[in-house]
Amino acid sequence: MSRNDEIATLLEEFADLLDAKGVEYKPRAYRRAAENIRDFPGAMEGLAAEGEASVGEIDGVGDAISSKVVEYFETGEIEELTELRAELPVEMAALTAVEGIGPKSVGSLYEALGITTLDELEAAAEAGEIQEVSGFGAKTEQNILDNIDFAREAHERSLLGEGRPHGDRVRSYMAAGDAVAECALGGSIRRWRPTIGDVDVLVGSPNPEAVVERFVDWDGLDRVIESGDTKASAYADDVRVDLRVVDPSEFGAALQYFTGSKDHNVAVRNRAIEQDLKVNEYGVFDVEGVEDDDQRAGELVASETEEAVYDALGMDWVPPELRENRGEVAAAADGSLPDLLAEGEVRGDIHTHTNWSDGSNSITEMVEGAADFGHDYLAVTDHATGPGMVGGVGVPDEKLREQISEVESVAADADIDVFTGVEANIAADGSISVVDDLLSELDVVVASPHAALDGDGTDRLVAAAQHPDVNVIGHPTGRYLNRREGLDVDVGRLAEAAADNDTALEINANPARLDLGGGAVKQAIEAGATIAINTDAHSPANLDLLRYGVHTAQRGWAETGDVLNTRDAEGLREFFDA
Ligand code: DGT
Ligand code: CA
Ligand code: CA
Ligand code: ZN
Repeated sequence: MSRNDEIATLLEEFADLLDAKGVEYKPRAYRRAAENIRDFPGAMEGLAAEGEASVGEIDGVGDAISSKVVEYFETGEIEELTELRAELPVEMAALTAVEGIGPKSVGSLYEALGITTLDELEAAAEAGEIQEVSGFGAKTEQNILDNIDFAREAHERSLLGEGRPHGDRVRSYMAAGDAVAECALGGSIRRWRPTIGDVDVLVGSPNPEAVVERFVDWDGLDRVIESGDTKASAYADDVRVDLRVVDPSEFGAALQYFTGSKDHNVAVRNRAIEQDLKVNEYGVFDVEGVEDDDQRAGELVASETEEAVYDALGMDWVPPELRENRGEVAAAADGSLPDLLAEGEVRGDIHTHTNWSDGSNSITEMVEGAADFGHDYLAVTDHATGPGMVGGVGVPDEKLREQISEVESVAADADIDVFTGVEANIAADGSISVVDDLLSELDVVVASPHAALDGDGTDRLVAAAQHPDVNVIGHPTGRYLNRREGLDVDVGRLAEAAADNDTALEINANPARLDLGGGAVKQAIEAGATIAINTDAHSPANLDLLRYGVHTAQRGWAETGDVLNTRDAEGLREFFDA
């Protein structure tokens, strides 16, 4: 976190606590100031050193706030904030992670029931105490009970999309260290799980102290939590980073162990036992007739590389994305692992937005961006009007007709193929929000749910998949990771309907969604569906989110032939026209 972010975060905390106390207007001023400070391109620390008048030149920062900023940089503390925290000792971030609970509710619940933590909130809801508090009812209480587990987990886990850039940076930084023989990411981030508890970094080195020292000195870290002889933990932004150092001779075994998942490792270990072998973080050992239960007891069979570890167990090397105990252990043992889709095989994006709806760029800029990215084609699929499109975001039908000719004229001069399209809304009853004759004019119709994202969505999505003009079901469940679970979907039934009607099911590669997720993708492919991997880009820069979609497809065991947009433009047209 930069020091600007640091002070902005404190001002936001101040605003939350004022809100919780029922103070009016002021919280808004603090939030606005926090936002402007966060966006301020210079260093707040320098400004604070010049005095309150200089800090006050930032938009929205008045006397009261600038004096707190100066106080913080001078003393390391904002006294009023410390007092507020003592008055309201609540775990604000954890409690407000529950959908429908804001800082004001936190304040009321503290006042009435003394609630400070999620556990206390849950106990009070279970005891029926919440509905007795003024301003809360039985419905809110039930809502708390329904959402608390989700909030608990969401509060503790980071999005893969937040963690991955830190992971990539820490790996290249560590790999450049003199003492570092090998460096890899492990754990859930190596498996590309949509959310991660932490970024696991594994280093093989004969000199662990030097490696730990290099790690804790890294300027990409904000705070070191602990460091020992062979381990350290730290935070980069709000993402936890765990370092472990092992001897290079045991690197492969350690990497296999610390990549997980736990369920995969249990299945691997059971397979080893059947062969009188033992596998752990130090290696694969032949333990026939060995009584000693020391971890390294027995005859060492493999440990230096992961390939050797799997090979010693009679298995093919298992790509990390597959290590979720979904049948990969048996498949690796009988040589039937899938021939996974690779990064670089996706040839274009068929769900993108421009400034005709809520995108930031023109059609031309998006097409040029796609060409620069290396795509062979791009489909322009701006939002139609309909449920979930608030604030005039959606393009009305008559305007869409205009856009078709605009896209066609850009296409005429473009270096890549450009498809006309729309992202239509799927209403709660499964109907599509654009008139049929317009739908049939477009090259590609993506249909997605944007509103009423509760309960079972299978019938609704099946109806959309059966619509003769719909080509892709976009972000099928409508989930937002850590924020909203989205629709429940019987993926097998949806996938069969999709396959019967030549409709593809999307993996939305936006790291806030990753929808469908890996498990659902595997089911969908098994039921015969075709998958489309799209970024839902709202700017050219978003096009490179594609890799999150590709690794999600790999988590779903996707092979090249399962993915629609590995086909060339002609192949795509055939699918759309089928
Ligand atoms: P996360 O961080 O919650 O997203 O999930 P992971 O899978 O990265 O888990 P983490 O960071 O606690 O540990 C990394 C890997 O180490 C994990 O995937 C498997 C392995 N591991 C850790 N603790 C255990 C354990 O108690 N038993 C087994 N079998 N494996 C473990
Ligand atoms: Ca982890
Ligand atoms: Ca860990
Ligand atoms: Zn979209």
